[in-house]
Order: sequence, then structure tokens, then C-alpha cells
Amino acid sequence: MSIDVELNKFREQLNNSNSIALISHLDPDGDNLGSLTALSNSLFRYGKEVFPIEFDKIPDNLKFLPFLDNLSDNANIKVDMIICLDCANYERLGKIDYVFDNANIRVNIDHHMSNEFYGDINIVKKGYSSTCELVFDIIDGLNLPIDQQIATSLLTGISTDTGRFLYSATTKDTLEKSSKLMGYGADMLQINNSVYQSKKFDAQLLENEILSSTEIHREKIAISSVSLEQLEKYNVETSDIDGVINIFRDTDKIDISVFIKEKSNDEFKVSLRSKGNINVGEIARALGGGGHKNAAATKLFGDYSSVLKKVKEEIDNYGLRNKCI
Ligand SMILES: [Mn+2]
Repeated sequence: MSIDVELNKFREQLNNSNSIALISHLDPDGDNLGSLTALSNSLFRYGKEVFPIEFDKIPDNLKFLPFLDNLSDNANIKVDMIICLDCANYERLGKIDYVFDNANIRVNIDHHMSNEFYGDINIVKKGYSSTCELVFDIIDGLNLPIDQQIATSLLTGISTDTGRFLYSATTKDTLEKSSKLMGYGADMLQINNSVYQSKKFDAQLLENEILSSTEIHREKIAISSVSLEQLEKYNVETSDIDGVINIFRDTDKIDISVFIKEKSNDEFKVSLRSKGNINVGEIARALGGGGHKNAAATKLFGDYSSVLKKVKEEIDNYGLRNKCI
């Protein structure tokens, strides 16, 4: 289905809706909070009553985003419309049954390959660099308000989801829209300073420890991990050290970088990054997760060694199937 059909349905339903809840996936990141604050802010300026929902803590390096003060963890509300952003499946939105089931209309706006079309209206564009890039098209297409704050939110998500315009999903359109956002006053300097140049010193020390114990598998795969004990020792959050997965990926020998984070005793989040044509989204899906070609993730249960074994097996299978690695 083309975006225009769905966009027109969204336009119609927007006219019939006054109160609108907005939500994104758990474990907030730049694209998630960028699209959530941008669209909430724009619809608020358009005259709607907006209820942006956020269950998790805002990562320190994203606290500069405009409109964050309006976020609430109250999801027991009745609204005309709920908009779900940057989230491939319903489960990853958190506990939102009440607000979702009681809304008249549910809108799903996303760019993930694995999106499950769980909305009444699904504006899903799989080739897009980011949900923020898609939200920019929606704001533009429907003539919704945009200003310096909204532009800053949108550029943040485009920048973080493209790895600062590094990944293959960065298209001519992505750059053109980013340029337009700077035309609206998006503060690139503030984004770069807050998101990329304000790492906590102790987070760097922990990253050093993680990197020095990284395992190199089959010469082309770097596997790093962090335990809850290490996080406690350095007093940092996992979101403070998310960038560590890129370090080995960006070396000439490594094709895939894996980062395994302990969430609880027997639960691990496994993030995967690759360069070029290696599709880690396929590996993540084989492990029950999802994501994009060069950036994907999954959750695995069990003890660390069994999780590590599963991850290596699936990467080896992928290598055999595609005659690479
Ligand atoms: Mn995204």
C-alpha cells in the first residue's frame, strides 16, 4: 500500500480526533524520542490535546530534546487517537493495552523491516533511514506546524539512526531533508555536542575494560559484553556505553560487531552491527529479534555462555548460507 493512501486516512482521522496519545518503543533512543517529541510538539501547536507517553528513563545525552517536560508514564487514559512511533511490534511498546484498546483509531508510523502492521492506519516505509525522516514527510505532507524545536527533534533522530549519516540507509533524500531541517533552525551543533561529545568519563573507562576483553570470533566478528556488576562498579547505565559496539565494527578486519548486555540474571540484550552488505537484521530475526541490515538486536534468555553459543551459531549459519565471513 502506498504511503499516500495511508497518509490520507491519517489526515481524515486527524480531523476527527482531538485528544491524541503518542508513544514509542521501550529503551528510548534518538529516533524514538526525536519522533515522539517532534510529532507531539507539532500536533500540540496544531491545536490538539497531546499525551506523549514514556515509561523509561531519558538517557542523559538526549535530555536536551525540546518538549520532554510534557512526557508522562500514565497510560491509563482514554483518547481519540493513539500514534505509535518507531516500533516494529505491539509488545515492544510496553503496557499500553488500556489506552490502545480504548482509542478510536490506532496509527503505526515506522521504518523497521520487521514491522507487523498492528495499527488501523499503518504508515510504514521500510527504506527510510529513520522514523524522524518519515515524520518529517508527514508534517510536510499534511502541512502541520514545524519550527526550530521540532526540527531539532527530527534532525536528532535522523543523525542517531544513520550513525551520523554513515549507514547505507542514508539517501539523497535523507540529506536533503536534513538540510531543510537546518533551514528551519535545527541546532546541529547542540545535537552533536549533547549526543556525541558529552560521554561520561567513567563510561569511557568501562568501555576500555569492555574493549580489552572483546573476543574475536573467526577473525571477522568482534563479540563484546557487559555485566550488571561492571555497570554498578563504574556507576553508568547501558545507554552511556551504547557506542562501544561501533569501535571494532569500524576497524578494517571486522565485519560484524556484537554487544551482549546483561539485563538480569538470565536475560541478555544482544545488539549487532555490520558494514556494507552483511545483513545482521537476518541474524537477529533468526534469533527472535529484528532490526535493519546494518543494525539489529534481539533478547535472549539463559546463562551467558549459552547465549554466546547461540549467537555464534547463528552468525556461523549466516556465513555459510551467504558464503561470507
Ligand atoms: Mn528508528
